[in-house]
Amino acid sequence: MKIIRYSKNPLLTKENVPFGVNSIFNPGAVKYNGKYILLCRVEMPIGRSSFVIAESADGYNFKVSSIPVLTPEDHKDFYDYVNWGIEDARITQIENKFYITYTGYSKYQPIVMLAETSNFADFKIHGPISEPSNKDCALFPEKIDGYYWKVDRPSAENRRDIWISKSADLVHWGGYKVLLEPEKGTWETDKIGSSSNPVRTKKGWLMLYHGVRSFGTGSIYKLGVVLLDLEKPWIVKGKSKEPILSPDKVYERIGDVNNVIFSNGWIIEENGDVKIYYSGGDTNVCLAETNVEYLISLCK
Ligand code: M1P
Repeated sequence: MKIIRYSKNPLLTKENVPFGVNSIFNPGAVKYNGKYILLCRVEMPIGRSSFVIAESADGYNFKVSSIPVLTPEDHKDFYDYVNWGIEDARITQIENKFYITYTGYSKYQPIVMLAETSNFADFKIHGPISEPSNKDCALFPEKIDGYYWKVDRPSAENRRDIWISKSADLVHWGGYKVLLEPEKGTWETDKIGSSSNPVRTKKGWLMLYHGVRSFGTGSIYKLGVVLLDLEKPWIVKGKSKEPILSPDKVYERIGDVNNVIFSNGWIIEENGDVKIYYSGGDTNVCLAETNVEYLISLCK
């Protein structure tokens, strides 16, 4: 098994959105009530993003809702931290609730936001769970050693590493540790960030991440995979040495931002099949398929 792009990619472009947008991309993904739900980022004509739901019975054919489901304006008390847009939702089911971590963008720079929902119609917004500059946050789906855990990507001068931290209540965080650093001189030399929420496997927590190499006129975003210890999730058991998905097709090479494969949502089926929802060029929604055993085998 390898990573196989869906033959009818892209699944969604702005033509599939029933209202005016510049682009639809970077969806969070989850199965809810037997349906596949993508919480997609839509960049509105003004250049600020909101979220819209796309729904599917089979994971391949999606219908986009007629209006956004979550906008910066919905954020009321937290509006100042998101008024330039909300971006890149990652969805994690913990017991019977869905928690959404996403980027709030404003003059204060990126910040990690937390919301929860039980039905993808009503959202309780908890507000920021980081200081700026921080993004690419994903939650673990269950408590480990009595705590909730998250990964995120703070920005320091010349450093873009993935950190891990823990919390008793999902809102207040501490116990910070560096989890993963870019491998210098490789496809991920300049920065990394989580791509999906971690998923429990027999061998460890499996998580996708993106790696970036910058050059004179731009950057190339590719996907990798990492395996973390089940009991001590700050321990990396292995990771892919090479990218598992790299920009190659025209719909990945050319877009609002060229040469980007970016993912923040995947679905693991009960039989171990994996649907990686991703975007090419920050401009569409695509699908690639693989399975858990293959991804684990890449984590050396
Ligand atoms: O353009 C590629 C991606 O760039 C940013 O990701 P990161 O800060 O993790 O490198 C984000 O703006 C993301 O939305 C975008 O897809």
